[in-house]
Amino acid sequence: MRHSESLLALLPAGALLLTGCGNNSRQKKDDEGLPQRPNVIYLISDDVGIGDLSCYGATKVQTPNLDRLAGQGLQFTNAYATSSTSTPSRFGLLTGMYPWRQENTGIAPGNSELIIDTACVTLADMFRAKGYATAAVGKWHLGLGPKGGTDFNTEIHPNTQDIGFDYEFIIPATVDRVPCVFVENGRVAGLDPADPITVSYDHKVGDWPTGEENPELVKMKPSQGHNNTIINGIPRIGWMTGGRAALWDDEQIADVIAGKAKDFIVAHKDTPFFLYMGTQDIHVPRVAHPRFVGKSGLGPRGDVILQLDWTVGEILNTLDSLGLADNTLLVFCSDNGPVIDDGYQDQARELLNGHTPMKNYRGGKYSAFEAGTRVPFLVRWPAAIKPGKQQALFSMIDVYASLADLLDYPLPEGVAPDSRDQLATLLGKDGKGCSFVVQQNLDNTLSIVQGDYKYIEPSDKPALERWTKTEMGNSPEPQLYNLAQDPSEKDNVAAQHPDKVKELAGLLQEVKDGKWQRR
Ligand code: NG6
Ligand code: CA
Repeated sequence: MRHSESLLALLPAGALLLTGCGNNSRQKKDDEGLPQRPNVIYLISDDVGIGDLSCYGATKVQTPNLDRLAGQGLQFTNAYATSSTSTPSRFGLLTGMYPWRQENTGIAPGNSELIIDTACVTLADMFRAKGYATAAVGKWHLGLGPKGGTDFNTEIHPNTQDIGFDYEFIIPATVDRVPCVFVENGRVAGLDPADPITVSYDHKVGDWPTGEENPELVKMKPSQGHNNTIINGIPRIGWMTGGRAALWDDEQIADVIAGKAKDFIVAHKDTPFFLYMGTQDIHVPRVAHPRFVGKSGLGPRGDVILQLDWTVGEILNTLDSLGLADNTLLVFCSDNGPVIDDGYQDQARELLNGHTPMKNYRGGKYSAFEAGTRVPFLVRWPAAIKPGKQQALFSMIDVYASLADLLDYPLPEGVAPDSRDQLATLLGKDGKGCSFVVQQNLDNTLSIVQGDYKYIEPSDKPALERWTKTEMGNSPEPQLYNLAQDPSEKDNVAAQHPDKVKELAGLLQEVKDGKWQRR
Protein backbone atom coordinates (compact mmCIF):
# COMPACT_ATOMS: atom_id res chain seq x y z
CA MET A 1 0.00 0.00 0.00
CA ARG A 2 2.75 2.39 0.95
CA HIS A 3 5.36 3.75 -1.36
CA SER A 4 8.51 5.17 -0.07
CA GLU A 5 10.14 8.45 -0.74
CA SER A 6 12.99 6.32 -2.01
CA LEU A 7 10.73 5.67 -4.97
CA LEU A 8 10.87 9.36 -5.72
CA ALA A 9 14.58 9.41 -5.08
CA LEU A 10 15.14 6.55 -7.52
CA LEU A 11 13.62 8.45 -10.37
CA PRO A 12 15.98 10.71 -12.28
CA ALA A 13 15.15 14.39 -12.22
CA GLY A 14 12.45 15.13 -14.77
CA ALA A 15 11.33 11.50 -14.91
CA LEU A 16 8.11 12.36 -13.20
CA LEU A 17 7.08 14.49 -16.12
CA LEU A 18 7.89 11.79 -18.62
CA THR A 19 5.96 8.92 -17.10
CA GLY A 20 2.31 8.00 -16.80
CA CYS A 21 -0.27 10.59 -17.67
CA GLY A 22 2.06 13.56 -17.23
CA ASN A 23 2.42 14.52 -20.86
CA ASN A 24 -1.25 14.16 -21.57
CA SER A 25 -2.33 16.26 -18.66
CA ARG A 26 0.19 18.95 -19.53
CA GLN A 27 -1.34 19.08 -22.98
CA LYS A 28 -4.82 19.19 -21.52
CA LYS A 29 -3.99 22.06 -19.21
CA ASP A 30 -2.27 24.04 -21.92
CA ASP A 31 -5.41 23.63 -24.00
CA GLU A 32 -7.51 24.79 -21.11
CA GLY A 33 -5.21 27.74 -20.63
CA LEU A 34 -4.64 27.03 -16.95
CA PRO A 35 -1.96 29.19 -15.39
CA GLN A 36 1.02 27.17 -14.23
CA ARG A 37 2.28 26.61 -10.73
CA PRO A 38 -0.17 28.47 -8.56
CA ASN A 39 0.60 28.83 -4.90
CA VAL A 40 -1.70 26.57 -2.90
CA ILE A 41 -3.07 27.34 0.55
CA TYR A 42 -5.18 24.67 2.18
CA LEU A 43 -6.89 26.21 5.17
CA ILE A 44 -8.61 23.61 7.29
CA SER A 45 -10.73 24.91 10.13
CA ASP A 46 -11.92 22.84 13.06
CA ASP A 47 -15.51 21.74 13.76
CA VAL A 48 -17.07 24.48 11.62
CA GLY A 49 -20.56 23.62 10.43
CA ILE A 50 -22.01 24.27 7.02
CA GLY A 51 -24.57 26.42 8.84
CA ASP A 52 -21.96 28.48 10.70
CA LEU A 53 -21.03 30.85 7.88
CA SER A 54 -23.13 33.62 6.43
CA CYS A 55 -22.17 32.58 2.88
CA TYR A 56 -23.96 29.30 3.61
CA GLY A 57 -27.02 31.08 4.95
CA ALA A 58 -26.21 31.83 8.60
CA THR A 59 -27.98 35.01 9.67
CA LYS A 60 -27.17 35.21 13.38
CA VAL A 61 -23.45 35.55 12.78
CA GLN A 62 -21.65 37.36 9.96
CA THR A 63 -18.47 36.07 8.30
CA PRO A 64 -17.59 38.81 5.80
CA ASN A 65 -14.13 37.54 4.90
CA LEU A 66 -15.36 34.02 4.24
CA ASP A 67 -18.24 35.52 2.28
CA ARG A 68 -15.72 37.46 0.21
CA LEU A 69 -13.77 34.28 -0.42
CA ALA A 70 -16.98 32.48 -1.42
CA GLY A 71 -18.04 35.35 -3.67
CA GLN A 72 -14.71 35.36 -5.48
CA GLY A 73 -14.50 31.59 -5.80
CA LEU A 74 -16.42 28.37 -5.95
CA GLN A 75 -18.76 27.56 -3.13
CA PHE A 76 -19.34 23.81 -2.81
CA THR A 77 -22.66 22.65 -1.42
CA ASN A 78 -22.06 18.89 -1.62
CA ALA A 79 -18.52 18.53 -0.32
CA TYR A 80 -17.60 15.97 2.31
CA ALA A 81 -14.79 15.32 4.73
CA THR A 82 -13.82 11.66 4.81
CA SER A 83 -14.50 11.43 8.53
CA SER A 84 -16.53 13.09 11.23
CA THR A 85 -13.54 13.71 13.51
CA SER A 86 -10.26 15.49 13.06
CA THR A 87 -7.43 12.95 13.00
CA PRO A 88 -8.86 10.60 10.37
CA SER A 89 -10.17 13.48 8.28
CA ARG A 90 -6.73 15.11 8.09
CA PHE A 91 -5.06 11.74 7.54
CA GLY A 92 -7.26 11.09 4.51
CA LEU A 93 -6.57 14.50 3.05
CA LEU A 94 -2.78 14.32 3.41
CA THR A 95 -2.33 10.68 2.38
CA GLY A 96 -5.12 10.16 -0.15
CA MET A 97 -5.86 6.90 1.62
CA TYR A 98 -9.05 6.23 3.56
CA PRO A 99 -8.10 6.47 7.22
CA TRP A 100 -10.11 3.38 8.12
CA ARG A 101 -7.61 1.29 6.16
CA GLN A 102 -5.08 1.96 8.91
CA GLU A 103 -5.58 1.07 12.57
CA ASN A 104 -4.23 4.02 14.56
CA THR A 105 -6.19 6.83 12.90
CA GLY A 106 -8.71 7.52 15.68
CA ILE A 107 -8.69 10.86 17.60
CA ALA A 108 -5.02 11.17 18.58
CA PRO A 109 -3.82 12.06 22.09
CA GLY A 110 -1.27 14.87 22.40
CA ASN A 111 1.63 12.45 22.79
CA SER A 112 0.70 10.13 19.92
CA GLU A 113 3.37 8.94 17.54
CA LEU A 114 3.28 10.41 14.04
CA ILE A 115 0.56 8.27 12.51
CA ILE A 116 1.54 8.93 8.90
CA ASP A 117 4.29 6.50 7.98
CA THR A 118 7.36 8.43 6.88
CA ALA A 119 7.52 6.08 3.88
CA CYS A 120 4.19 7.44 2.67
CA VAL A 121 4.35 9.97 -0.15
CA THR A 122 2.10 12.68 1.26
CA LEU A 123 0.39 15.61 -0.37
CA ALA A 124 3.21 17.76 0.99
CA ASP A 125 5.84 15.39 -0.45
CA MET A 126 4.22 15.86 -3.82
CA PHE A 127 4.43 19.65 -3.62
CA ARG A 128 8.01 19.41 -2.41
CA ALA A 129 8.88 17.07 -5.30
CA LYS A 130 7.48 19.68 -7.67
CA GLY A 131 9.74 22.37 -6.26
CA TYR A 132 7.27 24.07 -3.95
CA ALA A 133 8.23 25.49 -0.56
CA THR A 134 5.94 23.72 1.92
CA ALA A 135 4.73 24.47 5.44
CA ALA A 136 2.38 23.11 8.10
CA VAL A 137 1.09 25.83 10.39
CA GLY A 138 -1.48 25.52 13.19
CA LYS A 139 -3.48 22.52 14.34
CA TRP A 140 -1.82 19.24 13.43
CA HIS A 141 -3.41 16.32 15.33
CA LEU A 142 -1.62 13.54 13.44
CA GLY A 143 0.93 12.79 16.14
CA LEU A 144 4.66 13.43 16.34
CA GLY A 145 7.66 11.30 17.10
CA PRO A 146 8.15 7.54 17.30
CA LYS A 147 5.87 4.85 18.69
CA GLY A 148 5.81 4.83 22.45
CA GLY A 149 5.05 8.53 22.92
CA THR A 150 6.52 11.87 21.99
CA ASP A 151 9.49 13.21 23.96
CA PHE A 152 8.91 16.97 23.91
CA ASN A 153 12.34 17.80 25.35
CA THR A 154 14.52 16.77 22.46
CA GLU A 155 14.37 17.29 18.73
CA ILE A 156 11.20 15.39 17.87
CA HIS A 157 11.55 12.92 15.04
CA PRO A 158 9.76 12.11 12.92
CA ASN A 159 7.93 15.39 12.61
CA THR A 160 6.06 16.98 9.73
CA GLN A 161 9.39 17.73 8.06
CA ASP A 162 9.80 13.99 7.58
CA ILE A 163 6.58 13.80 5.60
CA GLY A 164 7.04 16.66 3.18
CA PHE A 165 6.86 19.95 5.06
CA ASP A 166 9.91 22.23 4.92
CA TYR A 167 8.67 24.31 7.81
CA GLU A 168 6.38 23.49 10.70
CA PHE A 169 4.82 25.57 13.43
CA ILE A 170 2.14 23.45 14.97
CA ILE A 171 -0.21 22.70 17.80
CA PRO A 172 0.65 19.01 18.29
CA ALA A 173 -2.94 17.82 18.82
CA THR A 174 -5.89 19.99 19.78
CA VAL A 175 -6.25 22.98 22.08
CA ASP A 176 -8.05 20.89 24.68
CA ARG A 177 -5.18 18.39 24.92
CA VAL A 178 -1.80 18.65 26.60
CA PRO A 179 0.94 19.64 25.98
CA CYS A 180 -0.25 23.24 25.52
CA VAL A 181 2.82 24.29 23.54
CA PHE A 182 3.72 24.95 19.93
CA VAL A 183 6.27 22.83 18.09
CA GLU A 184 8.47 24.58 15.57
CA ASN A 185 10.65 22.46 13.31
CA GLY A 186 10.79 19.57 15.74
CA ARG A 187 11.38 21.60 18.90
CA VAL A 188 8.96 22.95 21.47
CA ALA A 189 8.99 26.70 20.83
CA GLY A 190 10.38 28.66 23.78
CA LEU A 191 11.18 25.61 25.91
CA ASP A 192 13.55 26.20 28.82
CA PRO A 193 15.67 23.01 29.02
CA ALA A 194 15.85 23.48 32.79
CA ASP A 195 12.07 22.98 32.94
CA PRO A 196 11.43 19.84 30.91
CA ILE A 197 7.95 18.74 29.84
CA THR A 198 6.34 15.51 31.00
CA VAL A 199 3.08 14.38 29.43
CA SER A 200 0.84 11.42 30.15
CA TYR A 201 -2.56 10.32 29.01
CA ASP A 202 -3.05 7.60 31.59
CA HIS A 203 -1.97 9.00 34.93
CA LYS A 204 -1.22 12.26 36.64
CA VAL A 205 2.34 13.50 36.26
CA GLY A 206 3.84 16.29 38.38
CA ASP A 207 1.94 18.35 40.90
CA TRP A 208 0.08 20.85 38.77
CA PRO A 209 -3.57 21.24 39.71
CA THR A 210 -6.19 19.28 37.84
CA GLY A 211 -9.82 20.08 37.15
CA GLU A 212 -10.83 17.03 39.11
CA GLU A 213 -8.88 17.91 42.27
CA ASN A 214 -9.04 21.70 42.14
CA PRO A 215 -12.30 22.74 40.51
CA GLU A 216 -12.04 26.08 42.35
CA LEU A 217 -9.08 27.04 40.11
CA VAL A 218 -11.00 26.49 36.89
CA LYS A 219 -12.25 29.49 34.92
CA MET A 220 -13.83 27.45 32.11
CA LYS A 221 -15.69 24.55 33.62
CA PRO A 222 -15.95 21.24 31.83
CA SER A 223 -19.30 19.76 30.93
CA GLN A 224 -17.84 16.40 29.94
CA GLY A 225 -14.34 15.01 30.50
CA HIS A 226 -11.69 17.78 30.33
CA ASN A 227 -10.80 17.50 34.00
CA ASN A 228 -7.07 16.79 33.95
CA THR A 229 -4.22 19.34 34.13
CA ILE A 230 -5.34 22.97 34.33
CA ILE A 231 -3.45 25.28 31.98
CA ASN A 232 -4.40 28.98 31.90
CA GLY A 233 -7.43 28.23 34.06
CA ILE A 234 -8.71 25.65 31.56
CA PRO A 235 -8.72 21.97 32.49
CA ARG A 236 -7.51 19.84 29.56
CA ILE A 237 -7.47 16.24 28.44
CA GLY A 238 -4.25 14.60 29.68
CA TRP A 239 -1.71 15.52 32.32
CA MET A 240 1.40 17.59 31.92
CA THR A 241 4.01 19.37 33.94
CA GLY A 242 6.98 21.55 32.99
CA GLY A 243 7.58 23.77 30.00
CA ARG A 244 6.19 26.87 31.76
CA ALA A 245 7.96 29.32 29.45
CA ALA A 246 6.59 27.53 26.39
CA LEU A 247 2.92 27.37 27.34
CA TRP A 248 0.66 29.07 24.87
CA ASP A 249 -1.72 31.87 25.77
CA ASP A 250 -5.14 30.71 24.57
CA GLU A 251 -6.30 34.24 23.77
CA GLN A 252 -3.34 34.74 21.44
CA ILE A 253 -3.41 31.48 19.47
CA ALA A 254 -5.30 32.83 16.46
CA ASP A 255 -2.91 35.79 16.21
CA VAL A 256 0.14 33.56 16.56
CA ILE A 257 -0.99 31.12 13.88
CA ALA A 258 -2.08 33.84 11.46
CA GLY A 259 1.27 35.57 12.06
CA LYS A 260 3.30 32.45 11.28
CA ALA A 261 1.23 31.76 8.17
CA LYS A 262 1.70 35.35 6.97
CA ASP A 263 5.45 35.18 7.63
CA PHE A 264 5.68 32.03 5.53
CA ILE A 265 3.72 33.58 2.66
CA VAL A 266 5.82 36.74 2.71
CA ALA A 267 9.08 34.77 2.82
CA HIS A 268 8.01 32.70 -0.20
CA LYS A 269 6.29 35.32 -2.27
CA ASP A 270 8.69 34.77 -5.15
CA THR A 271 8.59 30.95 -5.20
CA PRO A 272 5.61 28.64 -5.50
CA PHE A 273 4.50 27.58 -2.05
CA PHE A 274 2.11 25.11 -0.45
CA LEU A 275 0.78 26.16 2.93
CA TYR A 276 -1.25 23.68 4.95
CA MET A 277 -2.87 25.74 7.66
CA GLY A 278 -5.07 24.42 10.47
CA THR A 279 -6.92 26.83 12.69
CA GLN A 280 -7.69 25.89 16.30
CA ASP A 281 -10.97 27.72 15.80
CA ILE A 282 -13.69 26.80 16.39
CA HIS A 283 -12.70 23.74 18.48
CA VAL A 284 -13.16 23.75 22.25
CA PRO A 285 -12.02 25.37 24.47
CA ARG A 286 -13.48 28.32 22.61
CA VAL A 287 -11.32 31.21 23.72
CA ALA A 288 -11.42 34.36 21.64
CA HIS A 289 -8.97 37.23 21.79
CA PRO A 290 -10.50 40.03 23.91
CA ARG A 291 -11.20 42.03 20.73
CA PHE A 292 -13.80 39.42 19.70
CA VAL A 293 -15.24 38.64 23.12
CA GLY A 294 -18.94 39.43 23.28
CA LYS A 295 -18.96 40.64 19.68
CA SER A 296 -21.09 37.88 18.16
CA GLY A 297 -23.88 37.94 20.73
CA LEU A 298 -23.80 34.13 20.59
CA GLY A 299 -21.24 33.61 23.34
CA PRO A 300 -17.78 32.07 22.94
CA ARG A 301 -18.80 29.76 20.08
CA GLY A 302 -20.01 32.71 18.01
CA ASP A 303 -17.02 34.84 19.03
CA VAL A 304 -14.54 32.26 17.76
CA ILE A 305 -16.44 32.14 14.46
CA LEU A 306 -15.65 35.87 14.18
CA GLN A 307 -12.05 35.12 15.09
CA LEU A 308 -11.87 32.42 12.41
CA ASP A 309 -13.27 34.87 9.89
CA TRP A 310 -10.64 37.41 10.93
CA THR A 311 -7.92 34.79 10.34
CA VAL A 312 -9.23 34.19 6.84
CA GLY A 313 -9.23 37.95 6.29
CA GLU A 314 -5.59 38.12 7.35
CA ILE A 315 -4.66 35.55 4.70
CA LEU A 316 -6.72 37.28 2.01
CA ASN A 317 -5.21 40.66 2.85
CA THR A 318 -1.69 39.26 2.87
CA LEU A 319 -2.20 37.77 -0.59
CA ASP A 320 -3.66 41.07 -1.82
CA SER A 321 -0.85 43.16 -0.43
CA LEU A 322 1.77 40.95 -2.09
CA GLY A 323 -0.09 40.79 -5.40
CA LEU A 324 -0.41 37.01 -4.98
CA ALA A 325 -4.18 36.64 -4.83
CA ASP A 326 -4.63 36.04 -8.55
CA ASN A 327 -2.38 33.00 -8.81
CA THR A 328 -3.01 31.42 -5.45
CA LEU A 329 -5.40 28.52 -5.19
CA LEU A 330 -6.95 28.93 -1.77
CA VAL A 331 -9.14 26.24 -0.24
CA PHE A 332 -11.13 26.76 2.93
CA CYS A 333 -12.90 23.84 4.60
CA SER A 334 -13.69 22.23 7.92
CA ASP A 335 -12.25 18.93 9.13
CA ASN A 336 -15.63 17.65 10.29
CA GLY A 337 -19.09 18.87 11.16
CA PRO A 338 -20.19 21.08 14.03
CA VAL A 339 -20.88 20.32 17.66
CA ILE A 340 -22.53 22.61 20.17
CA ASP A 341 -21.49 21.42 23.63
CA ASP A 342 -18.19 19.60 23.13
CA GLY A 343 -17.09 19.40 26.72
CA TYR A 344 -16.94 22.87 28.32
CA GLN A 345 -19.69 24.95 29.88
CA ASP A 346 -19.41 27.80 27.41
CA GLN A 347 -23.16 28.35 26.99
CA ALA A 348 -22.97 27.41 23.35
CA ARG A 349 -26.44 25.92 23.41
CA GLU A 350 -28.10 28.53 25.59
CA LEU A 351 -26.82 31.38 23.42
CA LEU A 352 -27.56 29.88 20.01
CA ASN A 353 -30.36 32.39 19.52
CA GLY A 354 -31.72 30.50 16.54
CA HIS A 355 -28.30 29.96 14.93
CA THR A 356 -28.16 26.55 13.20
CA PRO A 357 -24.60 25.20 12.85
CA MET A 358 -25.91 21.95 11.33
CA LYS A 359 -28.25 23.81 8.97
CA ASN A 360 -31.03 21.35 8.13
CA TYR A 361 -28.78 18.30 8.43
CA ARG A 362 -29.04 15.52 10.98
CA GLY A 363 -26.31 14.54 13.42
CA GLY A 364 -23.14 16.55 13.82
CA LYS A 365 -19.47 16.00 14.55
CA TYR A 366 -18.89 12.26 15.26
CA SER A 367 -21.94 11.18 13.24
CA ALA A 368 -22.61 9.15 10.10
CA PHE A 369 -25.52 11.47 9.37
CA GLU A 370 -24.95 14.37 7.01
CA ALA A 371 -23.94 17.02 9.54
CA GLY A 372 -20.98 14.84 10.50
CA THR A 373 -19.08 15.22 7.27
CA ARG A 374 -20.90 17.59 4.91
CA VAL A 375 -18.74 20.65 5.40
CA PRO A 376 -18.23 24.15 4.05
CA PHE A 377 -15.76 24.02 1.17
CA LEU A 378 -14.61 27.10 -0.74
CA VAL A 379 -12.04 27.28 -3.53
CA ARG A 380 -10.69 30.52 -4.93
CA TRP A 381 -8.16 30.90 -7.72
CA PRO A 382 -8.99 34.11 -9.58
CA ALA A 383 -6.64 33.33 -12.48
CA ALA A 384 -8.45 30.09 -13.27
CA ILE A 385 -11.78 29.77 -11.48
CA LYS A 386 -14.99 31.48 -12.39
CA PRO A 387 -16.92 32.37 -9.23
CA GLY A 388 -20.14 30.51 -8.58
CA LYS A 389 -21.80 27.66 -6.74
CA GLN A 390 -20.52 24.12 -7.19
CA GLN A 391 -23.21 21.52 -6.50
CA ALA A 392 -21.17 18.55 -7.67
CA LEU A 393 -20.52 15.71 -5.26
CA PHE A 394 -17.00 16.06 -3.90
CA SER A 395 -14.88 14.41 -1.21
CA MET A 396 -11.68 15.65 0.39
CA ILE A 397 -10.11 12.26 -0.32
CA ASP A 398 -9.95 13.46 -3.93
CA VAL A 399 -8.02 16.65 -3.26
CA TYR A 400 -4.69 14.83 -3.51
CA ALA A 401 -5.13 13.28 -6.98
CA SER A 402 -6.81 16.44 -8.27
CA LEU A 403 -3.87 18.60 -7.23
CA ALA A 404 -1.51 15.97 -8.65
CA ASP A 405 -3.18 16.50 -12.02
CA LEU A 406 -2.86 20.26 -11.61
CA LEU A 407 0.84 19.90 -10.84
CA ASP A 408 1.46 17.35 -13.60
CA TYR A 409 2.60 14.89 -11.02
CA PRO A 410 1.85 11.35 -12.15
CA LEU A 411 1.02 9.52 -8.96
CA PRO A 412 3.36 6.58 -8.46
CA GLU A 413 1.63 3.24 -7.99
CA GLY A 414 0.17 2.91 -4.51
CA VAL A 415 0.47 6.61 -3.68
CA ALA A 416 -2.79 8.27 -2.59
CA PRO A 417 -4.53 5.01 -3.52
CA ASP A 418 -8.10 6.09 -2.77
CA SER A 419 -7.85 9.57 -4.26
CA ARG A 420 -9.50 10.21 -7.65
CA ASP A 421 -8.70 13.02 -10.04
CA GLN A 422 -11.53 15.53 -9.66
CA LEU A 423 -9.58 18.57 -10.85
CA ALA A 424 -12.35 19.64 -13.22
CA THR A 425 -14.80 19.60 -10.32
CA LEU A 426 -12.40 21.39 -8.02
CA LEU A 427 -11.94 24.18 -10.55
CA GLY A 428 -15.60 24.35 -11.55
CA LYS A 429 -15.03 23.19 -15.14
CA ASP A 430 -17.33 20.27 -14.53
CA GLY A 431 -20.52 20.01 -12.51
CA LYS A 432 -20.76 16.22 -12.51
CA GLY A 433 -18.46 15.46 -9.61
CA CYS A 434 -17.39 12.03 -8.45
CA SER A 435 -19.67 9.07 -8.82
CA PHE A 436 -19.72 8.33 -5.09
CA VAL A 437 -18.26 9.45 -1.79
CA VAL A 438 -17.54 7.36 1.32
CA GLN A 439 -17.63 8.69 4.85
CA GLN A 440 -16.72 7.36 8.29
CA ASN A 441 -18.15 8.16 11.70
CA LEU A 442 -16.40 8.05 15.07
CA ASP A 443 -17.21 4.32 15.38
CA ASN A 444 -15.88 3.55 11.91
CA THR A 445 -19.38 3.00 10.56
CA LEU A 446 -19.14 3.75 6.84
CA SER A 447 -21.68 5.40 4.59
CA ILE A 448 -21.73 5.93 0.86
CA VAL A 449 -23.50 8.59 -1.19
CA GLN A 450 -24.24 8.03 -4.84
CA GLY A 451 -26.72 10.06 -6.86
CA ASP A 452 -29.72 10.89 -4.71
CA TYR A 453 -29.12 8.06 -2.27
CA LYS A 454 -27.10 7.53 0.85
CA TYR A 455 -26.56 4.14 2.42
CA ILE A 456 -25.28 3.70 5.98
CA GLU A 457 -23.99 0.24 6.76
CA PRO A 458 -25.44 -1.62 9.75
CA SER A 459 -23.57 -1.17 13.01
CA ASP A 460 -24.01 -2.53 16.51
CA LYS A 461 -22.37 0.55 18.03
CA PRO A 462 -24.45 2.89 20.27
CA ALA A 463 -27.00 5.16 18.62
CA LEU A 464 -25.81 8.19 20.61
CA GLU A 465 -22.28 9.48 21.21
CA ARG A 466 -21.47 9.02 24.90
CA TRP A 467 -20.63 12.63 25.78
CA THR A 468 -22.47 14.88 23.37
CA LYS A 469 -25.45 12.59 22.77
CA THR A 470 -25.09 13.27 19.06
CA GLU A 471 -27.10 10.87 16.91
CA MET A 472 -24.37 8.70 15.47
CA GLY A 473 -26.26 7.16 12.59
CA ASN A 474 -25.45 3.71 13.98
CA SER A 475 -28.23 1.17 13.59
CA PRO A 476 -28.21 -2.62 13.38
CA GLU A 477 -30.43 -2.25 10.32
CA PRO A 478 -29.24 -0.96 6.95
CA GLN A 479 -30.24 2.65 6.35
CA LEU A 480 -31.06 4.28 3.06
CA TYR A 481 -31.96 7.91 2.64
CA ASN A 482 -33.03 9.81 -0.43
CA LEU A 483 -30.98 12.96 0.13
CA ALA A 484 -32.65 14.79 -2.76
CA GLN A 485 -36.09 14.44 -1.17
CA ASP A 486 -35.04 14.04 2.43
CA PRO A 487 -31.78 15.90 3.11
CA SER A 488 -32.47 15.74 6.85
CA GLU A 489 -32.42 11.91 6.77
CA LYS A 490 -35.73 11.53 8.58
CA ASP A 491 -37.08 8.66 6.58
CA ASN A 492 -35.14 5.40 6.26
CA VAL A 493 -36.40 3.97 2.95
CA ALA A 494 -34.24 0.81 3.00
CA ALA A 495 -37.28 -1.48 3.22
CA GLN A 496 -38.89 0.17 0.17
CA HIS A 497 -35.73 -0.09 -1.99
CA PRO A 498 -33.99 -3.40 -1.28
CA ASP A 499 -32.29 -3.31 -4.69
CA LYS A 500 -30.75 0.08 -3.99
CA VAL A 501 -29.57 -1.13 -0.59
CA LYS A 502 -27.97 -4.15 -2.23
CA GLU A 503 -26.35 -2.05 -4.93
CA LEU A 504 -24.86 0.51 -2.54
CA ALA A 505 -23.82 -2.12 0.02
CA GLY A 506 -22.06 -3.91 -2.83
CA LEU A 507 -20.35 -0.75 -4.01
CA LEU A 508 -19.21 0.04 -0.46
CA GLN A 509 -17.83 -3.48 -0.15
CA GLU A 510 -15.88 -2.98 -3.37
CA VAL A 511 -14.41 0.24 -1.98
CA LYS A 512 -13.43 -1.57 1.20
CA ASP A 513 -11.87 -4.36 -0.84
CA GLY A 514 -9.77 -1.83 -2.72
CA LYS A 515 -11.44 -2.48 -6.08
CA TRP A 516 -11.74 1.24 -6.75
CA GLN A 517 -8.18 2.07 -5.83
CA ARG A 518 -5.94 3.48 -8.49
CA ARG A 519 -3.33 0.98 -9.55
C1 NG6 B 1 -13.49 14.14 22.28
C2 NG6 B 1 -13.52 15.29 23.27
C3 NG6 B 1 -13.86 16.55 22.48
C4 NG6 B 1 -12.88 16.74 21.34
C5 NG6 B 1 -12.86 15.49 20.47
C6 NG6 B 1 -11.86 15.58 19.35
C7 NG6 B 1 -14.28 14.80 25.53
C8 NG6 B 1 -15.45 14.66 26.45
N1 NG6 B 1 -14.54 15.08 24.27
O1 NG6 B 1 -13.14 12.97 22.94
O2 NG6 B 1 -13.84 17.66 23.33
O3 NG6 B 1 -11.60 16.99 21.82
O4 NG6 B 1 -12.54 14.38 21.25
O5 NG6 B 1 -12.21 16.56 18.45
O6 NG6 B 1 -13.14 14.66 25.96
S1 NG6 B 1 -11.52 16.63 17.06
O7 NG6 B 1 -12.25 17.65 16.31
O8 NG6 B 1 -10.15 17.02 17.26
O9 NG6 B 1 -11.66 15.33 16.45
CA1 CA C 1 -12.41 18.71 14.30
